[in-house]
Amino acid sequence: MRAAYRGSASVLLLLTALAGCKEQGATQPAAQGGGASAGGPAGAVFGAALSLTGPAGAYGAQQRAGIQAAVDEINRSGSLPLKIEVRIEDDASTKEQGITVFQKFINRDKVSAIIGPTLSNTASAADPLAQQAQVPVLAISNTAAIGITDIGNYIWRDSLTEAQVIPGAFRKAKEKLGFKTAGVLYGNDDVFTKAGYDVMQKALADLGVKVLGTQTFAKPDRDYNAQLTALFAQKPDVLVVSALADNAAAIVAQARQLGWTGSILGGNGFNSPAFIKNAGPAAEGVLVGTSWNSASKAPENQRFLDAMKKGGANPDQFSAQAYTGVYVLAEAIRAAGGKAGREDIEAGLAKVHDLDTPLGKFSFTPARDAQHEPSVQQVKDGKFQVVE
Ligand code: 1QQ
Repeated sequence: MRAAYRGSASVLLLLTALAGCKEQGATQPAAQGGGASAGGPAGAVFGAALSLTGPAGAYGAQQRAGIQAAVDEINRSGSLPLKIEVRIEDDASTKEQGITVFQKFINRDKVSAIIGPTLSNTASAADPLAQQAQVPVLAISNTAAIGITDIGNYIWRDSLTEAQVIPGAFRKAKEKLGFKTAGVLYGNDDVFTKAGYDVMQKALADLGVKVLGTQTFAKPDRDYNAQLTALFAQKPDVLVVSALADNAAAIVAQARQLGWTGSILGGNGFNSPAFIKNAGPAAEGVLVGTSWNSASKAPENQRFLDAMKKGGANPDQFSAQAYTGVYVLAEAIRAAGGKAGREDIEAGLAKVHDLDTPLGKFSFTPARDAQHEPSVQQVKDGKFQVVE
């Protein structure tokens, strides 16, 4: 981080187990003793719309832990002239609840900016409300290339898109595994899984990989045997899957049950410890592009890893992006001269450049998308390991 944030590592000793806040859907002050609540010091109030329940629940819990760790560090460091408060609400992984939460943040809580929502699917419905109300949104996990930041100038993200991650990851996978043909399975009822499929299809074509078959599923599906059997009958070299973590785990487990011994390539939905936990040994060898290099020795990443451990949370890409998001907003406040109104944050975000974060040196592109180095990881011995 910049100098203003240095030296706060020692305060991690004081980190309390804020990750233990359990009341889903309730307003949860993310930092003890800080924030802009009545009687407290003047502060910046942000809303975070996270999927704490529903098909994306595994991501939301991790995001909450990352946000809380960053808020606590920043407030204790005294690096800003005000305290940050993040109010966390459950978007339930749906468009409808996402809209409800955004309305509450915009009209009732009058937040300075909104973090989230977890899914691109939800963002496609909720972000236009914030754009209309001129409330800055910082997405921390939306990876659909199209239909997020192009909603308007108040929408930003610190999450790399699938288009920024998948082509490089598949190239590395091809060099390592040497495949020539693929079978593809993707969710066709979700903005992210569909967008991921589009990127995968193009990346495979660009690499000269022939797609022998393509199958689809929907989020509520639990049995993928028909689709997998049809794909395997074509005898592809690799299986390529665009799915959220829940579906991904079941797909990979069922593929192995059907006797599939070939490699499996995933998209961003796989980047969760919940995928590995739920897929069990079937997850071994799965390869996926990611925006977070878990093995980075950079001090910002080491501090993030320590903070997560002390908070009793398992660090992953989603918590790293969430933690980074709070630091990006703090940097926007600093760049706006310590002010935290909606227009201050909007102007400050435009000035964030080369910020040292757990994701690497972070900047925004002119289109308000994230810009930093991606990585590739593979499941080995029940854990994601960075592929060099
Ligand atoms: C999106 C995603 C999901 C996999 C993560 C939350 O990338 O919806 O854009």
